[in-house]
Amino acid sequence: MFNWFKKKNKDEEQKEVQEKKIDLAEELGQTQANEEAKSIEEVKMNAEAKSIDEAKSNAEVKMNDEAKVNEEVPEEVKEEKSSFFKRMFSGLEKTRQNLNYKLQTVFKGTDIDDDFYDELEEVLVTSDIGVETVMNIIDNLKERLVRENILERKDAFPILKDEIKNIMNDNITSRDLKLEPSPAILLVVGVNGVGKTTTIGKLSYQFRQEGKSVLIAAADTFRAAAIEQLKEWANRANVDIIAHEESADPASVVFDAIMAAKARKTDILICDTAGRLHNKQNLMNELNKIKRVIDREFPNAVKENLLVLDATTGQNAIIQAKSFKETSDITGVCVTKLDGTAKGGVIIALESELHLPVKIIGVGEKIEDLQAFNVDDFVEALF
Ligand SMILES: Nc1nc2c(ncn2[C@@H]2O[C@H](COP(=O)(O)OP(=O)(O)OP(=O)(O)O)[C@@H](O)[C@H]2O)c(=O)[nH]1
Ligand SMILES: [Mg+2]
Repeated sequence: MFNWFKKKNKDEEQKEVQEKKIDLAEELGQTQANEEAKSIEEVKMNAEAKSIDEAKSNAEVKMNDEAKVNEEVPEEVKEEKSSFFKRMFSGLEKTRQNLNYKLQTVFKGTDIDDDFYDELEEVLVTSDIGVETVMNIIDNLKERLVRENILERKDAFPILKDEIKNIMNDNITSRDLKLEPSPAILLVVGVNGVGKTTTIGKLSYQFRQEGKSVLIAAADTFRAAAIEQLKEWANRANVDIIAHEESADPASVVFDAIMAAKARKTDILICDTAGRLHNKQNLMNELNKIKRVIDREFPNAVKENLLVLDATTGQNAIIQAKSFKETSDITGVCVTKLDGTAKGGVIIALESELHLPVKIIGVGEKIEDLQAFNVDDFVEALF
């Protein structure tokens, strides 16, 4: 958030400087100053046009592909799909900028030699993709380039993208949230501050848009503020919430929420949980108790255990994922805050090393800033 804020300030600063320059040129009536201002403006406009064109052409390529498969799709659905890609594209801006700048240097050369692989390895490792995953990507890339007799770096670029997609898809069968048929229960876990409550607000809103009935359980009873924050999100998303007092037993909140969901025939029950307890063991014990209540009281419900991870924490997110994977049955991951970080590459490691399907991503703080994760779009938006 801080980076985004800084960028916004910087943008505003640049705009101000720009305006001042133009004012000055006008005031002095100096041709030179006028021309300078004009050329600065032109460069800026060209750069803007270029990046808009790039975004557009990426979105267009994608839309063309989709059009082939889906010629019957109504206009409004097509528009929504394209705006989906644009949001993912802009959400990954920092990661893309960081990667592309370095990759351009690597792919500028010609020969595919040991230096090429070393340089590429370094770029990928510093983009939070994870050493093990990078090694696998490079090995697969080498094999493909030899097999397909590719001799120039520029021709290796599409193969690199393809191999990244392959390595992610290798161990993942589905990235759809498992919430059908109803009733379904979605347990949201993760350490403190990663974005669990925010994601629950965004998800509730999306499910409501899809016409589903939603109920939220405030099973993070560790702080009173957490309950209040969740109530606010429930309000915004226009869904009901079951909450007890601060320090109440989280498992009993979930119990009450299940009873309410059954009575109301709710489609999806979403449970918020605490991220911060006195120690990790306490947290895991509490989560296991909640899970036992769910299994006992809601055996027929479809179950999704969603782990939320903060992309800005980079490799730390991998450590958290390992730890949750060992102690609880994680069925999907939501990676948040992709908009504020250059560490989006961490998603590649999550899928390839830990075989955890990334199902949704957070690309901002607003209620609509949540997207279903799609590998093809992700890799295209990243490179
Ligand atoms: N930029 C950005 N900020 C996000 C995103 N998701 C969540 N946040 C912010 O991250 C902060 C923490 O979010 P919460 O939803 O309170 O996190 P939590 O996991 O519920 O935290 P605890 O309840 O303390 O365990 C808030 O300021 C959110 O606005 C995202 O996708 N992008
Ligand atoms: Mg919370």
